[in-house]
Parts: sequence; structure tokens; C-alpha cells
Amino acid sequence: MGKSNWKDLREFLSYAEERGEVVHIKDEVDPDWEVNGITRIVLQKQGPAVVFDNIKGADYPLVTGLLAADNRFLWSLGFEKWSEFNEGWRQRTEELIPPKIVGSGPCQEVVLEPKDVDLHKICNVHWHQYDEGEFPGTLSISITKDPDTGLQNAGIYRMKTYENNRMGWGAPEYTHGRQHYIKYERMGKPMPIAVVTGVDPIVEMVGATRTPPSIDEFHLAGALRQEPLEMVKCKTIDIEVPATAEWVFEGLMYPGVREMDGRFGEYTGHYGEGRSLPVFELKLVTHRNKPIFHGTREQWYPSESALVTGRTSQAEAYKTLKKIVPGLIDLRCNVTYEAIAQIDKLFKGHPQQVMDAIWGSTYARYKHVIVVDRDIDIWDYESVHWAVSTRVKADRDVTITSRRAGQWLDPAPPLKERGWQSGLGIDATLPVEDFEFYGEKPTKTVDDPEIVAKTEKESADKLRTIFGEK
Ligand SMILES: Cc1cc2nc3c(=O)[nH]c(=O)nc-3n(C[C@H](O)[C@H](O)[C@H](O)COP(=O)(O)O)c2cc1C
Ligand SMILES: [Mn+2]
Repeated sequence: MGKSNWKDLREFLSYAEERGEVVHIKDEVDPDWEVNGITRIVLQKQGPAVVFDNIKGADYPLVTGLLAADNRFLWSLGFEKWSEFNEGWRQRTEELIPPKIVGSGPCQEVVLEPKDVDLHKICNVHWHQYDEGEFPGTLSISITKDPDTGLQNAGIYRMKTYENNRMGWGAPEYTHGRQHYIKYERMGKPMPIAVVTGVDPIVEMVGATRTPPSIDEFHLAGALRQEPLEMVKCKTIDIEVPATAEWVFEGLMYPGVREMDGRFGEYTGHYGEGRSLPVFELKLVTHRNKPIFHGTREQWYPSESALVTGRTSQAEAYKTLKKIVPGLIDLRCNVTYEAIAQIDKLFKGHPQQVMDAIWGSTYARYKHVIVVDRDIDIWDYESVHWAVSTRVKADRDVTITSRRAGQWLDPAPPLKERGWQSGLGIDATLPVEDFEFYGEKPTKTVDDPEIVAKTEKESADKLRTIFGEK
């Protein structure tokens, strides 16, 4: 297993750069359309990470797309391929490792009062054509503390710049950050919150991982790094932040304050409509010397937002499911709304039990669940669709559940129904109970393993003739 204890964003950036996976754009780029256009094309082609060194109107470089390609995502965790990812994540995070609080860190090398800060000069990008305003907070990790337990939470929720150092906060009620805010609102107190950006890849990932509510994501980061993450106390609030972050925005969110926010191109690949959101008020900025800003164009797969949210949440769901259902082999989720489970089917109703467990015990809010047998390669959609098209009888194998908790950003329901979803479960396993008269042999011809092996051995000459080999 390779390295995963990256010191900071810079160390991983250099690592990727040495492997030819980072390109610097030194010429001036336009923040209104050009960063959007370039990042969209690069994401779509799973191209390199890009550093924009010279954005018109901004004072700082912007790195984007660092975890937008499969190879860079896997490198950052020290894994080789997806098929070892879920199990590797599970084993590494069986025991969490709390952070180490240190006295000082590079993230506080420079301290700026809000009156000396102009957010538009830090990041002024329009990530999508029809975004209403500037959304610097895309890889912005909100760190809050549960007032009851003292445990911290990290979540990536997109943020929009309003006037005078105020920002919109895109955290719906089902997110852990928002649940902390609800507690503070009930007490009538402002919630302390630190927003960090420009972090090592593991911290970026845990910010996007859908974990059970009691998990402090920085303990998860320690486990993935196999070494405690170093954190420092903020200067104005009782919150700890990763010591090597490029930027820290310390702030407060006052109870009862809301502002209309959006439209914005959300990570579903659709625009989310304007909505009423809580407001972040900036109290202090600290940053490293020569800081780098970190952001991404949120969009549909392939993208950094889809990989970082989808894959990490898939791994956490796999870990949970392994504890409660038998026969689970692997789980795939390229997108937040669909899970494909591969099982070793053991009994009647087993696939349906897996569906119920996915809906009831995992935190990724999957609406569509497809369950397949162990002979199906879930990392190959052709294989999955073959199973769906040949092993499914809809009136027997399709389950629909109505009025379940969904995601506000799911564009499928009409506006007043946002947040609700219906579950679609497809049992695409071979209905062996209906094929018992075939005996032990399954009814497929695609690979007859004994015949293939025998032919390769005993008919090798004939195969060579057919394929023209000498
Ligand atoms: C680039 C990016 C942007 C995201 N933006 C949002 C967002 O605006 N709102 C949201 O609810 N989740 C968003 N997510 C997903 C959350 O970060 C993810 O659900 C995470 O689990 C939230 O943390 P929590 O479970 O501690 O609430 C985003 C993820 C990424 C990678
Ligand atoms: Mn959380």
C-alpha cells in the first residue's frame, strides 16, 4: 500500500506534478467564463489538474481538478485499483485515529482582519454559465462543533460571496453541519464555524464523505493517513483546523438569519434553484505565505465532486453493510443516487435485504439500488446491464418505496417535493429459486468455465490456426 500521509496540498501537488499530471496556465484567464470553459473540458476528458496562476481580478493562484481522475484519486490513498478500494478503506478505518493538536501551524502565517479582506480578490470564479454570482466555496470545508458532544464535523457545502464579507452556506437540514446550526439556533446563540480550503487530499475526501453522524471526520482522516492529522486552534473561535491548510476563514453564523441564494450549478450536474440559506459572517482570515486557493467545477461524472463524494461515501456504506448483511462482495457508486451491490446470494429475499440495508443504514441517500450476483463485474456497466436485461422480471424483481428522505439537490421531484425521494430497487440476481430444475448449473452460456479451460488446453493448436498465430 502506498503513501497516504500527505503533509499538505503542496506535497500532493508536487507528487502529481512529477508524474506529469499538473499543468500551469500562466496566461491571464477570465474568471467569468474561461475558468469554467477550460475546467469543464479538462474534467470531461479526465485530464490533468490545472493551476490557474493568473486570474483576472484575483490575487492568488487557483488549483483545480487534483482528485478529478481515477489515478490521482487512488494515488492519494495509496491504492492501485478500484476493486481493492472498498476493502482497503474498511480495513484502514476500522479504528479511527484522533488528531494531534499543535501550538502553531503554517495556516496562521498571515492574519487578516475582515476590513482588509476582499473575497472577490481571493476567488472570483463563475464555475457555471448561469451561476448567480461568485461561488468561491466549492472545496470549502466547513468545520463546526456539536455543542452537546464537543465532537467536530467537517462537511463540504458550497458557499457564495455576498457583500461585506458575508457568504451563503449551502448546507441542507440533513447535513451534519446544518444539524449543529439547528442546535445553536435553538439555544439562540451564534455558531462558531471555520471554513478551510487548500488541504491535503485526505482532508478534502473526508469533508465529502457521508459518515454516520457521530463520526468526527478528522478522526477518519487520521485512520486513512495511518497517522494523526495535525490541527491548530483558531484565533477567534473554539474550533480546530488542519495546521497546514492554505486558507482559514473564521466566522460566526447568527441564529434566524437567512438570505436567498443561488441559482448554482450543483454537483448533480443540474442547476439548483435559488433557496433561502443561513449566512456565514467572516471574523478573521488566516493563511499560509503565498497561499494557493482550491476549488472545483461541480458537475456530473467524471468530476472531482462526483469522485470525492461518491467513492468515499460508497466506501463508508460498504463498511457499514459488511457489519449487518451477509454475502456482500463489493459496492459501486459513481453517483450519489445509485448503488450497485455485488452479492453472493445465499437465500430467498437476500437481495431485498441488501436493498433495505442500503436504504436504512447508510448515509449516502441512494435512491436506486441494483443488486447483482458475484459473476457480474460491477466495475463494468456492460456486465451490470446484461444482468439487468436478462435476469429481471419487472413485476417480480422491481421494488418501489415511496416518500423516503432524499436530497434537496435531486432535480427529479417538483420543487415543493424537494427533499423527498422514491426508492427503486432492482434485484438483478439470477432467480435460482425458479431454475431449480436445472440442477446446480446456472443457465448461462457466456462463459462455461470448464469448457473454456479444456479448449484452451486441448485445442490449443486449433485456436492458434483460427487466430493466425504461429
Ligand atoms: C465539491 C463538492 C461540493 C459539495 N457541495 C455540497 C453542498 O453544497 N451541499 C451539500 O449538502 N453537500 C455538498 N457536497 C457533499 C457533502 O460534502 C457530503 O454530503 C458530506 O458528507 C457532508 O458532510 P456531513 O455528512 O458531515 O454533513 C459537496 C461535495 C463536494 C465534493
Ligand atoms: Mn459528518
